Amino acid sequence: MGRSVLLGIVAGLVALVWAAPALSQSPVVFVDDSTPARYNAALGTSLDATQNQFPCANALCGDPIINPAPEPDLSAASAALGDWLSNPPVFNANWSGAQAIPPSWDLNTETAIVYEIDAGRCGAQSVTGSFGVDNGIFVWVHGLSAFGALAPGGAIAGEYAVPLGNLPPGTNFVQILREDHGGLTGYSVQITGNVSACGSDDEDDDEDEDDEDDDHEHGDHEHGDHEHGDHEHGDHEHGDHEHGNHEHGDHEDRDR
Ligand SMILES: [Ca+2]
Ligand SMILES: [Ca+2]
Ligand SMILES: [Ca+2]
Repeated sequence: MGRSVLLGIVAGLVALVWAAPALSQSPVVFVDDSTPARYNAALGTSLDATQNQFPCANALCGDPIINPAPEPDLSAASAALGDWLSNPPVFNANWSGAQAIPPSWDLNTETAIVYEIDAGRCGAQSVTGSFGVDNGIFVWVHGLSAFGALAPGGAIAGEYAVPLGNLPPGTNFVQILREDHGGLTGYSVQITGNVSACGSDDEDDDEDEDDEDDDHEHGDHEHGDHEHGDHEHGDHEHGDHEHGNHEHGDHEDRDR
């Protein structure tokens, strides 16, 4: 009976250890309003009136709500932007180094941002972007369109909550284009996700298993007259095992 209880406890502990990696997932803020990023303010109004996603200046030809807004054609701004949507991005001379992103910018113009996110050794899960903008925003992950929307004035934090999926381990790029067509400009951002210690846990598990093997071996060596080397630790709790009957083969049956 005592052994059954002990095995039950051991099984419970093993279950807890196996469950631990999932429980250890923790939310991480990858980007907020103070996160340095590369910035490009050289687009001017080159995209204005090229398509519905870029209304002409000062709302003279409309102040629409478009949500979701399709991925725009940025060819009219290609000289200013360069190959910023490739993976990894290519940054021409219009791009800054990592710097604080201004929350407002020249009226009617578009501006572009590239955030670099380190998703760690195991990647990030359930990544979410929370954006507020005046007027519009377009979001790419590794150059793949993830979201777009525009609306009349007002940049409210959390205005748009955008699922961005999972990010692979290491460096990831999130590209953003901010749109304006008059009045005021404004912007706020938060990108969050879950990071788990999956890789390191796996390695730890392996090491633990090795350690346990070593322990068994050491234990056997301490009782050198055992002819059956596979006694488990539990034997030692039964006092009669310590007195000379190790050579009886039926111990193995009971051990297993
Ligand atoms: Ca514009
Ligand atoms: Ca808005
Ligand atoms: Ca505006």
